Amino acid sequence: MFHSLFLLLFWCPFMSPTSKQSNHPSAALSFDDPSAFRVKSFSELLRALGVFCFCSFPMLVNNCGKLMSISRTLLGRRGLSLLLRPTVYAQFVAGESESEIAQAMRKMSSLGLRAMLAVPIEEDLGESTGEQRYDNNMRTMLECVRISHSNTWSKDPMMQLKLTALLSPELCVKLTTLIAKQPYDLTMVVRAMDGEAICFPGLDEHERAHFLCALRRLNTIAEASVNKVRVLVDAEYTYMNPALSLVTMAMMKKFNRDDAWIWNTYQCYLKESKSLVLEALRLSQDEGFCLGVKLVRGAYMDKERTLAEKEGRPDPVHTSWEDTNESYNACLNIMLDAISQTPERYRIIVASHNEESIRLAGTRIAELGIDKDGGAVCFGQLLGMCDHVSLTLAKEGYAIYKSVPYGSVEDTVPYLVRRAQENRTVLQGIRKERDLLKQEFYRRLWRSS
Ligand SMILES: Cc1cc2nc3c(=O)[nH]c(=O)nc-3n(C[C@H](O)[C@H](O)[C@H](O)COP(=O)(O)OP(=O)(O)OC[C@H]3O[C@@H](n4cnc5c(N)ncnc54)[C@H](O)[C@@H]3O)c2cc1C
Ligand SMILES: *[C@@H]1O[C@H](CO)[C@@H](O)[C@H](O)[C@H]1NC(C)=O
Ligand SMILES: CC(=O)N[C@H]1CO[C@H](CO)[C@@H](O)[C@@H]1O
Repeated sequence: MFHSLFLLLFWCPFMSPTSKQSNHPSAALSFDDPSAFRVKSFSELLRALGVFCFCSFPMLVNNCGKLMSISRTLLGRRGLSLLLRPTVYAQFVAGESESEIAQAMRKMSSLGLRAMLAVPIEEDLGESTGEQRYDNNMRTMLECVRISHSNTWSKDPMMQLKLTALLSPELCVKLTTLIAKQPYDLTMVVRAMDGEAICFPGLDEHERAHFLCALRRLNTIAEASVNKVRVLVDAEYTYMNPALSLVTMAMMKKFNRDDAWIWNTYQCYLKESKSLVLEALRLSQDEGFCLGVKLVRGAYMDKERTLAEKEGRPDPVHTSWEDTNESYNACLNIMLDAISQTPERYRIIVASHNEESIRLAGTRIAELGIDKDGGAVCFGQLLGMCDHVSLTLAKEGYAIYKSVPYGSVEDTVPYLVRRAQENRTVLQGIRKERDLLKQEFYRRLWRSS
């Protein structure tokens, strides 16, 4: 057993360390310290190495979705679950029961990291389920609010929310086309959240009823979380994001009078990301609400591109990684400037694993004199990814959240597929993490022999 694990580790492609020797001053953030992994148990080290090793075979990763469905056919649901549970699932997902989640949160807290719970229930077109299912999802989200602030040690808790768990993707697409022609008034959406029977132009009777139900569900979640847990709404596909933003902005208008309890997400791989961020800033000033921004590069690149090509539209995603990088850093600077001027009105979470962007944020925070742990700026990474970056940030005194997804194996498969497919540079980051893991692994072998 051990023998084969060793073989696997040494057989890994890309053996050469990718981490360049750091040439930045010691005051700046350096992420090259394998001691970040001292806190991991031996089996955790092995599991992380195994999973990252798997992720460094492009052939496996690119066909990951297919492999999953083949395995499901061959092994059945239970078999697939048995295969994934101790490996990929254990690496990227906290678990299913409340005690598993609490254990993961406690462990994180002991390392100086904060947990941001995420329920990865989501729907895409053609997967729509009835009102009943959406109501069940709402109860799951309310549970998530409760768990997020149930522990006295969870400081300034946050959670993620996928709107397509509460609002049908078909309606999101319809709304997206409608508001492109004739934008809806935010006040009207807020009134609908308050229970008024608003008649939205362009929607038929059935769509209107569903929209009103969805808005009331969102209102319930927001009311349960305000003053307790910050709710970060996820960005999804471009063919529904405008609808998601409309609803999120209405929630902000209603609940963010004095502080940012509801946040929106901006995906910088989109060509329009910078103008979306500027527009959000303008809207928050005009409407007088506080703006919370989750800044990400974006997780749906392959599908966005395939779809645009199929429909003969221009690609909404930047042509190269370098352009996405420029866009990310530009949006980051815009937000940090706004924060340095009025720190009580704006908040940002730098949700990235990219060391360069994180270092840039650290430098700008210092230059602009923004309080490291004042609440206006924090960082975010995914559970199981780039722990060396997260632990370094925590050690340097920044507020750092790990996004902690939980749920059944079945519910988390799409999320797991996206994690494995995380492109190029993330994999380089992972390669570095893997090299650091290896160093720690060897250190322990030496010590024990
Ligand atoms: C706390 C948290 C919350 C998140 N929430 C969301 C969310 O709501 N919605 C969402 O979509 N994602 C979300 N993500 C996922 C996030 O988008 C991915 O983790 C992210 O894309 C990886 O980028 P990076 O900055 O960590 O890494 P990097 O390694 O710097 O960049 C990789 C990213 O660059 C982009 N990219 C890669 N190649 C190209 C190319 N050829 N051309 C153009 N762009 C390219 C892609 O976006 C790719 O994911 C979240 C992540 C975190 C940590
Ligand atoms: C990323 O963007 C920043 C500034 O926007 C730039 O300085 C840096 O060189 C870019 N990194 C890469 C690898 O292109
Ligand atoms: C795992 C991986 O690297 N997947 C894809 C990342 O993006 C490049 C092109 O941008 C593809 O060639 C890879 O297959």
